[in-house]
Amino acid sequence: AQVERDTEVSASFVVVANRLPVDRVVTDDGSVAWRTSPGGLVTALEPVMKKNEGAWVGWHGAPDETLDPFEDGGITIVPVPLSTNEVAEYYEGFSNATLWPLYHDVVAPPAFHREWWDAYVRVNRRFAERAAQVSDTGATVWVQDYQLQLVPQMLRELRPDLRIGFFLHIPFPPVELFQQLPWRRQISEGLLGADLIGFQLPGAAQNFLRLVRQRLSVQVRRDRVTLPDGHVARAKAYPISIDSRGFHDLARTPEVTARSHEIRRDLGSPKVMFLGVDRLDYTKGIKQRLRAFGELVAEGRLDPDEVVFVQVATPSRERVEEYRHLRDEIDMLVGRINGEAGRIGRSPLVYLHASFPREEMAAMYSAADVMVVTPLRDGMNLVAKEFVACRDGDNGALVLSEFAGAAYELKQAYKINPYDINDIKSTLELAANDSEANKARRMRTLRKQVFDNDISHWADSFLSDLDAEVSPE
Ligand code: GDG
Repeated sequence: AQVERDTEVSASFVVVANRLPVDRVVTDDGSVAWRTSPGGLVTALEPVMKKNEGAWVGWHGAPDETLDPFEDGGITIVPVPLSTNEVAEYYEGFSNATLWPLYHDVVAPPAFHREWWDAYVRVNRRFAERAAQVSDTGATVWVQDYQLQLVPQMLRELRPDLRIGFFLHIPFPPVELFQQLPWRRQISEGLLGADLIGFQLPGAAQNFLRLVRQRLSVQVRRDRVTLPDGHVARAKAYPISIDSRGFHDLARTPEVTARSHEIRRDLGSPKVMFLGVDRLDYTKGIKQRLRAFGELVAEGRLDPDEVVFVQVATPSRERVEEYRHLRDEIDMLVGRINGEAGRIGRSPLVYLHASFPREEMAAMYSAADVMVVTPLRDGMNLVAKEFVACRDGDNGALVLSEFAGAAYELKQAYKINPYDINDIKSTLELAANDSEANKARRMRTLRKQVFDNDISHWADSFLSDLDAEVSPE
């Protein structure tokens, strides 16, 4: 395979992700500008990007539009075009209605459509080709997430000189579920094109290793897979984290502190404020958590004059059928709970279907007493870590699902099984009423964990392991 190198862009460190790290905004004078999107990944990679003339290859978010590369804050932005049809088939279809539910324990039924797969292959090839064009000889390329699992192999074929890393942000399912996928062989081989395949948890890396050992003619020794052509891919866990210090400092600014007090006042200065923050997604266990809270109030175990539950559900994937349906179900559940337990001037549940600036998120995290994170399955869950980082001292309680990747590290949280409503109920009650000493003991350990293992620790461990893998031929 031959690839024509780009004459303008040649980077020695390249990130390939479905979305670019910048969003287009229209400024007050009507001109168009790009603003760095507030993601942990961008923050983590910024130093590496700047040091290495980094480039970021990704879609800019608008269909049917082709843009030239440009500079933004020391990073070369390389936009990849997608047609309206590709957004529907590759992104909303194969990525979000096939892979997403399949990789999250099939908590919703995955849809298998051959046209979606064809679009996935076509778009992955486009990303691989663009990355091949802009990478300098011997460059390091880091491919992100489930939308681009074929890129490592495609890229290796085009550019055997590159060092290729891949990180999966969502769970990797057990073989028994993964084998439903009609294109299971292509996906596993696609990933094996990388030199290092990162997962959130050791269990996910083991699921992958078990899969390739059983189903492909490869040799697996510990965490290394050797392909028939001699290429070695390593599979290992790198639990992702957040910019812990950044969140902590943001929560301590006078504006955010003042806003946090204001939030509690506006809520009627409750004794206990529960908080949930999620993309509106069926994997997050929002219904289970609201049902548990509603029952506690109905049974008089929580007093609606003393407690309030704030649930933020950020709009997400609204063109995918399953998500529209979920929104209706949650609307109904919220209405029922408030209808039954509300009084004039007071509703036990405050439901916000909206997205907020980072400052407002930090104010909510610091205002809350009990953070409620109940996913049915989650790769990591950054919200749990953000809440811990925003604490002002060892106060507050984190209720955390055993099925979130974060539970693997945040062992001192109040753990729940999200499939067991009684367990959620008794744990919410415990977290709300536990002694300050007990809460402080747990929170101290959680904070240490989150501050010792932040997002730069994550990026550094992955990249130094990738660097240590045998030099490409
Ligand atoms: C995937 C995996 C893994 C949410 N609403 C607003 C807002 N957020 C921010 C949160 C947090 C992020 O979005 C959500 O991250 P999560 O980790 O909780 O969940 P996913 O979106 O499903 O992320 C997950 C993650 O990738 C990283 O690898 O942990 O398991 O599913 O940072 O704060 N931010 C702002 N306004 C909002 O309204 N500004």
